[in-house]
Formats: sequence, C-alpha cells, structure tokens
Amino acid sequence: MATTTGSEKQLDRILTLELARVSEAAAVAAARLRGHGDEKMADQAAVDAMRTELNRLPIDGRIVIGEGERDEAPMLYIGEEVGNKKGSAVDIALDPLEGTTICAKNQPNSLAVIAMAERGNLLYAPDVYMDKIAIGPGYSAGLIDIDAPAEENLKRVAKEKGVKVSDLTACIMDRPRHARLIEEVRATGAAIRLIGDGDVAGVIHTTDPDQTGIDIYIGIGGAPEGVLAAAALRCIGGQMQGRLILDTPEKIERAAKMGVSDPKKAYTMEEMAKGDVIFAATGVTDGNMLSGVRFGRNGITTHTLVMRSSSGTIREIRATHQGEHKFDKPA
Ligand code: VTB
Repeated sequence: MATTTGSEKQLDRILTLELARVSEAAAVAAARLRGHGDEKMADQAAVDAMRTELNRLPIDGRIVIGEGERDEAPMLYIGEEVGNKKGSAVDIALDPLEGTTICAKNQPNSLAVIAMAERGNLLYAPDVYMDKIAIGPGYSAGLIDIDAPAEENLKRVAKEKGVKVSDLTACIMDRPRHARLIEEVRATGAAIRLIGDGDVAGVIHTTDPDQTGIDIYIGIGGAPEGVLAAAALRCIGGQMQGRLILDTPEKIERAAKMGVSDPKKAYTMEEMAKGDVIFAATGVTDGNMLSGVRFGRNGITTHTLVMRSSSGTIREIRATHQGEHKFDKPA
C-alpha cells in the first residue's frame, strides 16, 4: 500500500503521464547506442533528450538528484532549474541512463528514470555512496533494519513470507566492498543475485519477487540511486532504509551544506521521498520488469512504469511512437 507522508498537497496529476514522455525520450536516445561500448555517449544522448523534454513541462522545477554537482556536470546538474516556469514548484530526481555500463554492453535492466515531488520533499543529498536495504510490499512495518545483521533481516523476511531462508534471493551489487556481506548472506543459505550495475532496478525488483525472483536488496550503491529507488517504492509500496556514507570530513561538510545535519542518520523511505511523489522508468535494455526499446517497422516501442504515491496507481505504458517524430532523428 502506498503511503502519504510529508505535505499532503498533491501534485497536478497530469504530470504523472507527462513524466512518461520524459523517461521515454531518454530511453529511446540511449537505446540507439546500446551495445556500442561507449557509456559516455549513451549517457549524453539520454541526458540531452531528457533535458529537452523536461524543459517542455509546465513546472518550476529544480533538480535535486541529477547528473552530478554543478562543476562536474554541464547538464541536469544538482540545482539546475528546469521546466517552463509556468507551473508549481517541484523538486526532481533523475537518472537519464541508470546503468550506463549495462547499456554500453547491452545487458539487462538499464533504465531511464525520473521522480518528482513538491519542493523540499526529496532528500537533497550529495553524490556519495549510500548503504541500502529494501523489501517489497506486504510485510509488516519495521520488519527490516539496516543496522541488523543480514542474517537477521533474512530470517524475518523468510518468516513473514512463510518460506525458509534458503528459499530467498538477495540482490547485491557485485563489488569488492560487498565481499563480507556476500559471505554472510551465503552462510544463511539464501541465494544471491549479483548485479553489475543498476541498483534502482535491483530495489524495484523486490516489489515483485514472483516475476523477478528477488526478495530483498542489500548493500552499498549510489545515494542518488537510493533516493530514486525510495521514490519508486513510495509509489508501489515496500520498505527501504538508507544511510549516506559520509566517511571523510569533506563529505560531511558537503552534505551539511545540503542540509544533512546528522551524518550517521538512517533514512526511511518516507524520509527520502515525502508527500505526493510521482515516478517514471522506461526500459532501455530488456529487463526483468520492463522490456527495452524496440526500433520496429511500425515505429519505436517503449515500455514504461508510471506511478503516483498519493493514489497508489501503477501504470504500465507500452507506447508505439510512429511516423515523423522527434525520436526518428538519430542521436
Ligand atoms: C549504483 C548503480 C549504478 O553506480 O548505485 C552504482 O545503480 C554505485 O557505484 O548503475 P559504483 O559503481 O562505484 O559501485 C552505478 O553502478 C553506475 O552509475
């Protein structure tokens, strides 16, 4: 069940469907460069397309999670203003190409992702790492605890799901920093799905274990991806906790400037994405939940998930973009 926290004011619901246009455009642009081995080029194409579409929206938008901090990202940087300024003040989290390496290799689960909430309702976080844990809907509140050992969390999930721990699958990013975590999880008998990149998809996959085979996401990934994943779970339902990894005085200071007063705080999903949140993700490459873009005889097809937390509506949009269309121009 979706929950509403933070400001009760709702976003103009028409924006929900508008977000699909934005993620579709980015996905199509990136998809033209699938498997070309050039991560930067694919990312740049997605950024350009997403920015163009975003600037058409009737919003007074501010990017809070973007391509990086201003000095390192020329477009869609944190703090950039987007939209035609004619609508409500909103904050935006985006990743025009989540899983650049996946796309460059044409492997599963790269996405174009965007979330929007009222101004001030998305965690304004620096581009650092975040420790994360997430499960899908249907479990009792407070079941998982980011500070508990993996074994404990797995036991609690297995008990409520009515299965053995060895029947569960945990999604973990394949990184040397997770060596101990992977050992701990394996020692419980649970299976692990190691992913190379793309932990926004990894978290979203916990919401439909029957389809994706994933029950729980655990481990350290990017903080921006953490906020995006929290926004998605706010809409679908589920539980997530995240803790920024602020392990140097410089990072603590950067975070403090963005309003993070307690560098050790574990954020709940509701604290990372408050109020009415809308979210869209379009598949770039084929994935466990979303198909990738197809360039067909009759047009370009895209597969998008669009969701809104206040209503709990989850829409899957399979769109065919035909004829003389902006997408037809090669990137
Ligand atoms: C992730 C993942 C991204 O970066 O959060 C991650 O979702 C974490 O950083 O797709 P490292 O790659 O340094 O582990 C990506 O893998 C790439 O942006």
